[in-house]
Amino acid sequence: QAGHFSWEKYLKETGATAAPSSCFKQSLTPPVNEFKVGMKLEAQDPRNTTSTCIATVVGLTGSRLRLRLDGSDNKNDFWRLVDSSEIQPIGSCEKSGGMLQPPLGFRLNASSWPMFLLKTLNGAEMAPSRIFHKQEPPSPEQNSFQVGMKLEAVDRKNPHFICPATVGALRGVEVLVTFDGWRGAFDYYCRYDSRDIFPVGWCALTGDNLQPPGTKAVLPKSLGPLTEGSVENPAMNPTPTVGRPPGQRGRKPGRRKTKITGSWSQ
Ligand code: MLZ
Repeated sequence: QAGHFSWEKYLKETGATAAPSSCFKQSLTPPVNEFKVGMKLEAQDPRNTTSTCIATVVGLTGSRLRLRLDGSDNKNDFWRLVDSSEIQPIGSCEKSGGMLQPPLGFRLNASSWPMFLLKTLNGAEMAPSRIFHKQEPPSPEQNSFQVGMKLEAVDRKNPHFICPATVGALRGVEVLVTFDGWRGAFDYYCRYDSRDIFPVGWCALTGDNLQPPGTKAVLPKSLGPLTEGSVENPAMNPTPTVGRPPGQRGRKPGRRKTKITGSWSQ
């Protein structure tokens, strides 16, 4: 149920503090989103970052755009803030002496790229330069996050979601983003100046739909053995070496307690 989560109540209940906005590479007032679905622009291919491609806005949420690379499929959409340095008006690449590239996984023969490009741009609605933001906000000088601080973060496995999160650890310029109420399957390390993390209250300002925390309890580390067999990170659960002879290790077929799906969804 969206819209029922209150940071104010939640911070009181958890006795936690919000990471100050000075920790983030985000503007204090979220950038205005004047894009429209259907507009085309240039974007870096997220799977091949040296390529500049043509992308179409296929969705909008808050200060973010849902983008699809022209010539790609609909399984590789990605989200960018409107003030991201990874998007620019059509024509920018050529102006700087570059060449537009087909996306990784271009669905046609590479030799048909020039004609494809011509056709995809013909009569296209190009996002006007005035709705792009001149530059990204500056990076904070240093990683000033502290363990336990709350924030809002993109769930990278479900990147349309922004969720309540807690700083779980620090590692030099990196921050461990842990998702509240989920047992670790969605956690990730990112740089302190990542564009995927936002101060508490960000979604309320942009109109994004902040997901409520999950409902899965996180077992304290001291109960170590009890967490064995948990499914959130199978890589960390060694196959038991006792109980059944080698060659028959692992779970007995047909008696799975937890459905294991292709993705990490829970
Ligand atoms: N697999 C879940 C989404 C989980 C989102 C978790 N975000 C931290 C579902 O499909 O509901």
